[in-house]
Amino acid sequence: METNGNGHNQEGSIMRIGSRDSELALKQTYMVRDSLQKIHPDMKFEIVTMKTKGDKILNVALSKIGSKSLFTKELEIALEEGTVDIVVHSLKDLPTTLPDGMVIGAICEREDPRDAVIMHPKYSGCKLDSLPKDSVIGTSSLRRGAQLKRRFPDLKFESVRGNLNTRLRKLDEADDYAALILAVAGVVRMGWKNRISQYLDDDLCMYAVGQGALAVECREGDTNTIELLGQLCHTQTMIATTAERAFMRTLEGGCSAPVAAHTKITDDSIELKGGVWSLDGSEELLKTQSVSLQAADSTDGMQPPAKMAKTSITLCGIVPHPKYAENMTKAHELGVDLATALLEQGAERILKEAKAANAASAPNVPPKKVTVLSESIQEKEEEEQTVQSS
Ligand code: DPM
Repeated sequence: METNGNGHNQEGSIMRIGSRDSELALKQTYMVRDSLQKIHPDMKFEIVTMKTKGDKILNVALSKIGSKSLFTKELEIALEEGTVDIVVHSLKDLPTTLPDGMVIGAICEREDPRDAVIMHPKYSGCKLDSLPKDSVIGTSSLRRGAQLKRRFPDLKFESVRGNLNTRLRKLDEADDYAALILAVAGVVRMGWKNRISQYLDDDLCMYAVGQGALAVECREGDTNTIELLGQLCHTQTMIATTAERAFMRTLEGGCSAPVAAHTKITDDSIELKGGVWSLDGSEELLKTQSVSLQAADSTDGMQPPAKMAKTSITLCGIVPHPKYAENMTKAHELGVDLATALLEQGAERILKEAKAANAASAPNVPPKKVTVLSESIQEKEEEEQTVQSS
């Protein structure tokens, strides 16, 4: 993998940041750019926007399109080709296995990771349990659908696609949906916090792995950039999301699987609750495990992040931060252990059936032709698709 060798952390150098062009993606990219600009006042940051497959296919439920890197692939190609140096993503949109040569150099402090209910204006004072019977809730997430069908059998769930602006318009300007379920993080970043009628705690709806956190992806060998990104990393978010991603990866769940997490982290311990559901929510497997963490590592004698990055492996794509690499490794083991325990209790069958039921539930979309810009990324994706459909 080639780097452009600009020496980004030198005065006056330019770093190019790739982003999807939706309003939410841009807002998230501005947040990361502003943090970087604060740390490096002498550097210049340029934003390069592009559309991804997930942005272009708007009429089909996400879970039906059948690719794990829907919102990320075009950006990763730009990264590989050196058109951009870093890419900002919602962590939950990043597959737990990244394309060869790509790593997550930083995960920033997590926003509230929960899901929220956005009511149609005519139900503004309501909660899910006070909506009329047969009210239609808009969500394309199998994870949300499965959990909420279980808890609210009198409600109906229908797919809704499009970026957040489109969805809110579909809610407000028609009578098709009584409410939408969206991540608090996205709603807050869009400036719509006042539209949240209900926050869903883990007893009602556990969140997606990585939800609420922003990740910065870069080239594996770009040690200057990795070092620079080290300062953006948020300790507890890095540790918590490492556990969640390890859980997801061990289950082999993609964004089309009803898998969810709930993590509690303090300075000295992490507790991970994981869940797997059948599509209709009739089956539920839940398990919680915890592990103690080490007191904040001493920085004495530590290698700088760039050196560390060269020698160490990543954890589900995340470059371990040298100051708390050990705690990230413990968190990773926790995620693997929890998933293994659920697999022993039958999670594999539930997920297999959920995937099969999802694939059979609506007409299949003919695969869209994608221009092959990068052999390695394309091959990797095909591999993933084969794994998914097997
Ligand atoms: C993924 C899912 C959704 C997004 C599936 C899930 C929601 C799809 C839908 C993996 N990515 O959560 O079970 O509702 O139809 C997405 C959102 C954000 C990042 C929007 C949202 C914002 C929150 C964040 C779409 N990706 O979930 O409301 O940064 O974590």
